[in-house]
Amino acid sequence: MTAVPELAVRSVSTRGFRVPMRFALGTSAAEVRHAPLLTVDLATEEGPVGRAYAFGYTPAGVRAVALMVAEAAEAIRGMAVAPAALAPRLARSHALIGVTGLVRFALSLLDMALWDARAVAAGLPLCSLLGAAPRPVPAYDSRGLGLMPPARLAAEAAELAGLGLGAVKLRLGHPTLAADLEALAAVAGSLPAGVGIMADYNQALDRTEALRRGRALEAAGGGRLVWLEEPLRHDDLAGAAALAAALDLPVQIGENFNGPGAMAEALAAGAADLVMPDVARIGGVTGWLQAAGMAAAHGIGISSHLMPEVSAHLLCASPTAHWLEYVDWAEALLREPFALRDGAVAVPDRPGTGMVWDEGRLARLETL
Ligand code: SMN
Ligand code: MG
Repeated sequence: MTAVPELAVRSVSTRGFRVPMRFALGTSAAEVRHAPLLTVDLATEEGPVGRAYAFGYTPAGVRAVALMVAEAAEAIRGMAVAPAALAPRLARSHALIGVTGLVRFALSLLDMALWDARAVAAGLPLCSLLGAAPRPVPAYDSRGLGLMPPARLAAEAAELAGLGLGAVKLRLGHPTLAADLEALAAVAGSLPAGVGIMADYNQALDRTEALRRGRALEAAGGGRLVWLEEPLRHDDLAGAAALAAALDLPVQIGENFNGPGAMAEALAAGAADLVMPDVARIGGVTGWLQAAGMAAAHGIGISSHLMPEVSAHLLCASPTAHWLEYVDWAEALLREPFALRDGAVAVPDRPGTGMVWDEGRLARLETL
């Protein structure tokens, strides 16, 4: 067995970047043209550095999370790099402000960096430290296909198909069901047969409309639809449960799970056929492992949300791993962007997540 050297937290630094996106992300909630990314570097007394990053949604999100990371890092300075032990301590010491929203993001990022430091120190890929082995993780393309007119969707779908992934995500929530169906037809028509489509509403619908549109998509999808994502407000668990019971098309939720407890509540309510936690909201690697255990115990597929470079390792170690959400936004930060092969992200056989910042490229990015 490979020993993991004892490490102590020395210091933590963060940087914010505004990364141009090749494809705009037009969701029913907001349009994003630049990815606000926050990087974390956790230095240890012994030398190994743990790295993490997250999509911060908005520039202020990145700045606020950076402040929270710095404050939380002070609280663990000098302590052992033992993320599973530190997670409950950090949660407890943030109980007054509440471990939710941006606080949850900050603690998740710290957790990811702590795990990375351990894996780097052990000389093991993160997934190997978690008891798995690096393998290709089937991925779908989530870089584009926002709320756009059908002709633009068809053109963009054809462009995405060039990457050769087995599925793509289509954002829905147009003003009418007819427009949603046109969008689906445009994308389905310009993708090679066999490429699946994930339909993401980003919480746009009420219960009545979700059932109406869900049934119509099911009928029109012709087997191409992989799942129906966040049709309802993310915390309407009763609504999601009723919808999941009524539809054959699997209902997918999870990017808004605030920690493993929220996922436990969703599963207890029967609110999801599939889950897709976000590593920065579920509680980092520590939270993900709990989520993966729950998904496995319920026998349901677990997929990731964003941060594919970290999530690929986590899916390797998840018994019911389903799909990796692929976006290329962090390529602007990395010395060796992760390779895509045969529709899958190749988990690199390098220590930690395998993410090393390319300082030359970072210096040319706009900072936040
Ligand atoms: C999404 C929305 C906004 C930013 C990033 C991602 C989306 C998804 O819900 O699932 O990819
Ligand atoms: Mg989504």
